[in-house]
Amino acid sequence: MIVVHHLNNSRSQRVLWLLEELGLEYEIKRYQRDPETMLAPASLREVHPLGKSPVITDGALTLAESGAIIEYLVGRHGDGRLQPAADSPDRVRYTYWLHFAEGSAMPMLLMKLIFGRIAKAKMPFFARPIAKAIADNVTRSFIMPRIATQLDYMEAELGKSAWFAGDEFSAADIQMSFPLEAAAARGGLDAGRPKLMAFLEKIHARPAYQRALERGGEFQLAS
Ligand SMILES: N[C@@H](CCC(=O)N[C@@H](CS)C(=O)NCC(=O)O)C(=O)O
Repeated sequence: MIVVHHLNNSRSQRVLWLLEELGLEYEIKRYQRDPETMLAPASLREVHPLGKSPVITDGALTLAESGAIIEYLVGRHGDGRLQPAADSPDRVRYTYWLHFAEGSAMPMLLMKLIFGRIAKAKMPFFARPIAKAIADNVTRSFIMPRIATQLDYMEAELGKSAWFAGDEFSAADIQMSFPLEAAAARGGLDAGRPKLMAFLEKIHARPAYQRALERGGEFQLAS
């Protein structure tokens, strides 16, 4: 039996969604973020040394890292579904977006989150204006322009085909959902990029996405 170690409001929601798309049976083991630090509980480190979500177990296998989990589930349990054929040109696009989501998009969105929290962190009162000025400057001059460039690129790519890896929905779209949800929450993604907004609307309407939300519970990304 596949077990998903699921942290509230996290990337493991993608794994639940993938399992629902594939119609596989699975169990959820739940973990709650610390409401103040937003970190995962220490108990997740008992499953995997890094203590991050998602982690799955499948028999003797314990696997972390969303991209690896998605590749494993699609490869082992997908029966050829949700990925372009190995010899098709779309397969390379599929691999690209599967990696882009965590390798390029999420680091910028995580920086946006962290720099946005610097000014709210505990510190001597006199340091706060300086910390805020530095954080605001990095956000304005470094982070937001890079997020905007990436969003423009993704918007243009979605002008070429209905989904990220071609005209068929694939697991790359599931992997790309998280950075796009995060960009809508805190990265300036709005109606100015209609293709990306339409992508979010389309995925939200999928019955498997909705079933995964029902099973996973709370899913609201930090702004
Ligand atoms: N690149 C990893 C990132 C894993 C990750 O950072 N997960 C977050 C949840 S979205 C987490 O566990 N945060 C809690 C913590 O760092 O304690 C993946 O895609 O699986």
